[in-house]
Amino acid sequence: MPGGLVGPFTLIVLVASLTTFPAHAQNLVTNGSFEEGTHVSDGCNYMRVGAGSVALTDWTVVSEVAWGKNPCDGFTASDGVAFVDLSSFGSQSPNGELQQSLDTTPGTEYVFSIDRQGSNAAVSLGGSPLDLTPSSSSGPWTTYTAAFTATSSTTILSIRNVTPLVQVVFVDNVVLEAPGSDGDLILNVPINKIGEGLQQQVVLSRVGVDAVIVHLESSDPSKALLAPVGHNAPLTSSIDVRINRNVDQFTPFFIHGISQGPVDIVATAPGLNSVTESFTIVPAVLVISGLGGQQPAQGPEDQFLILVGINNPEFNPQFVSRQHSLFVLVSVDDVNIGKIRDSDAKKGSPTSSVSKEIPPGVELIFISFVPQNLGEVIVFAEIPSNVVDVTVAVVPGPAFQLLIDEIDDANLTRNQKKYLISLVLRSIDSFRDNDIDGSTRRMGIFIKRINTLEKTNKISSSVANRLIDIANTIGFALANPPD
Ligand SMILES: [Ca+2]
Repeated sequence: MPGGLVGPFTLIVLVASLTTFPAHAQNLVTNGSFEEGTHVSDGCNYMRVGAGSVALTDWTVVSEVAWGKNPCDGFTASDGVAFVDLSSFGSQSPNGELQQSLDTTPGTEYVFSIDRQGSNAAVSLGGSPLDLTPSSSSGPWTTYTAAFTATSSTTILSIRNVTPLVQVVFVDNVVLEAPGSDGDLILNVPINKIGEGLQQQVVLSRVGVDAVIVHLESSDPSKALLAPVGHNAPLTSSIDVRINRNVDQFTPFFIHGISQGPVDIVATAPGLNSVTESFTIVPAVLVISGLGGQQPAQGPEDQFLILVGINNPEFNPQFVSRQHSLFVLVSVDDVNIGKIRDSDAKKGSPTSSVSKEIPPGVELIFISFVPQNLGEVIVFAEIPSNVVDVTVAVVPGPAFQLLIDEIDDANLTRNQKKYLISLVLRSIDSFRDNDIDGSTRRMGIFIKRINTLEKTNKISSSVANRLIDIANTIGFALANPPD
C-alpha cells in the first residue's frame, strides 16, 4: 500500500527544459501521454508494469499498472496510441499508482489536466489532493482539470487508483502547465444590456495558445450572477472556466440578470491581463412578431411569436434565466373578432386569454390567432415589467381564402369545387376592383348555389351551413367595411 505521497523508493526523475520557447508554457510532465518506453505485450497489447519498473519512460511505478498500446480489446487512447490502466489486468491492482517528480516555482499557479476513462482516480500534487473539474464520475474519456499553486521547487505528482475491484481506470494525456505570459483575456459581449430574469451568453477567449483557468466574478451578486454552460450548476457570484490549450478555443458562459442596475464582470487569469466589462441590468420586455401592423390576419389560423428580450433599439432577444420561469399572459379585447390559443396545445379551443410559460433557456413562445369575424381586435402580451399590444385587422381578402380552403376541404365532387371556387375568385376580382356591389352580388350567387346543392342532397347540411356562414360574414363585411 502506498502510504505517503513520497514512497520509500528512489524516484526516477527527468525534467523538461524550462528555458525554451518562453512565448508559451511547456508541459512539466514528461511522457504525460505514456507514448514512450519499452512496451512488451503480456496479452492483447497490454503490458504488466510492476512497482519499480522503468519500462514507462520518466514514470515511477509505485504499485502495478497495465500499459496499453493499441490494445486488441477495442479500447483506444485519448491522446496518441498508448494509455495506462491503473487497475492493471482485470482488477488485479486496486491501488495502482504512478508518480513523477516535477520542477516547479513556489508561488506560481499552474494548470493541471488529465484525461480519464472508467472509474475514479485520485491525483495529488505536492501531497495535496486536487479538486478536479468536472467532479469525478464514471464514463468515457473526459478531461479533468484543476489549478495548482506550487509551494516547493520540487513537486511530486501522484496518480492512483481509488476504485478497487473495477477493471477500467484509464488515464492519459497528463499535463501540468505554467501560466501563459502572452496575451490578454477577451470577453466577446453581444450587448452590454441584460434583461432582468434573462440570461446572455458571453464568450471568453484569449490571445495565446496556453490552457488557462479564468476566474470570473460579478461585482454585485444582487444585480448579476454567473453560470457555466452545459451544467445545471446553480448561479453563483463567481465561476472558474477553462480555456483549452488552443489558439482558437472559445469558452462560453452565461451572465444572468437578477435585478436592475449597473454591474461589472471581471475576468482574471494567472499571468494574463484581466478584463472588466460593464453591464446594465434592464427590464425585460416583450415583442409580438408576425401579427398586426402590416400583417392582417391570414386566417383560418395565424401562428405568431412572442419574443422576450431587452429594451434597446434593435431589440435583442435573450433567453430566460435558468433560475426563472417567465409567465406571459396573452389576451384579446374582442372575442367576436378573434381568439387565441396556445400553439402547442393542438386540441385546445381558442379563447380570450392564454397564460403560457417561457421556460428557462428559451427566448420565445408560439401563440395562434384564430379569426372569428371581420374587424379589428387588439392582442395584448404582458409580463410584470412590460405590456405590449398589436391591433390585428381581420380583413375580407383572407376571409375569401378561408372560404376557398373550406371548399377544398369539403366532401364535394371535383366539378362542384371548381364551380364554387370560380364564384369566389370572381367575387375577389370584383373586391379588388373596388366593385363592392359586384363582389357582394357574387357572394349572394354563391349562397344560392349552396342552398340548391343542399336541397338536391348533393352536399350535406353541415358543409352547406359552414360555407354559407363564411360567405355571409364576407357579405356582411363588404356591406359594412371597417373605417
Ligand atoms: Ca497516450
